[in-house]
Amino acid sequence: MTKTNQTLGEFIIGHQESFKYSSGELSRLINSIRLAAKVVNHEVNKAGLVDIVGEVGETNVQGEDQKKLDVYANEKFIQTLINREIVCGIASEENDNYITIQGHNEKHNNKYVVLMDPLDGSSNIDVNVSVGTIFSIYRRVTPIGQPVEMEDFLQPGNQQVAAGYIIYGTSTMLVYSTGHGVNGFTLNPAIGTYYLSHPNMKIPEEGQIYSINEGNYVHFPQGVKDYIKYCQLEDEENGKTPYTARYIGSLVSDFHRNLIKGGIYIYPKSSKANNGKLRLLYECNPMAFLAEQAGGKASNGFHRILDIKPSELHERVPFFCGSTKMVEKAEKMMAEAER
Ligand code: P6P
Repeated sequence: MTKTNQTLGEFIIGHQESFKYSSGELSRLINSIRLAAKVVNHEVNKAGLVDIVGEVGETNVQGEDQKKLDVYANEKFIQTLINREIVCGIASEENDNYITIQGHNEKHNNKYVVLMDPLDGSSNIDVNVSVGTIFSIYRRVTPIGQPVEMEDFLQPGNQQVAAGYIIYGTSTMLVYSTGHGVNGFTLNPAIGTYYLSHPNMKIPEEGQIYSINEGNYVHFPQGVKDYIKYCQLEDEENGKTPYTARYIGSLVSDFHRNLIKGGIYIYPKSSKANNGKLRLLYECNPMAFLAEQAGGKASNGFHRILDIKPSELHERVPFFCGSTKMVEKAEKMMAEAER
């Protein structure tokens, strides 16, 4: 993967054709996400130094303690998106209901809706482990007026026009796709510019890394247990060596490593959580979009994630995502266990 010194701005200008029919609005939307990410990155990077870490004393719709950075990131992304007058609605993990945005023209005819997890993996903030922002972008379906939940927000993932994440790790990266492949941009914090460091990212078809919280093993369905055993199998005759277990507890970080090295991330259903933990609209759909754009696969163990018709804003689905052959092997074992 050749690194380049092309900036994100130059890349977007050079790829206007991939934003066709958007008259530049989608590129402006990506740019607003880029700007908000720089602001959030600045706070995440000094989280240990100022009184912004720790719990704000409220809980979000998931019933999880909201860490101050969660709230801060949510406010920054929402504020930036509203200011740019490009979206007509926003849904966030941190908000029970979606937000509608009244444009200056009062017609609410801004073209896009954004769904996001403003700071995923936030339980890692206090222990200095990388976290991320995940976003998913759709063109609105209703022609004008305030966006409507069913038509505009509860669209299947195969209708996304763009999706991506920002990973606040050893370096800060923006990784996104508009349906024409996946590209990664690394922030130079000294000058606040993103550079195209990972052009045309492709996930290896096969990998040696599996990412799952094995602490829940006893609660997993039999097919998942069978697949974990397969990952650990030593079978010299068939050239199978045990895979490597890597699980950070931060979806964006586990996904990003597996995207580069090959691997599978699994958050299955269990006897403790009948639909798993991850949310379809602003975690699984955007990551599935990226996985497929990079040549990988994403399913709920049986069906393609992007074809699932959402029924509610914060619904959860089981999630198997990564190298195509690994996801297909897991699906096969899930099906065999169901027989
Ligand atoms: P568990 C973070 O809360 C998250 O949504 C993902 O980023 C992460 O992969 C998963 O949950 C971790 O969940 O139950 O293994 O701690």
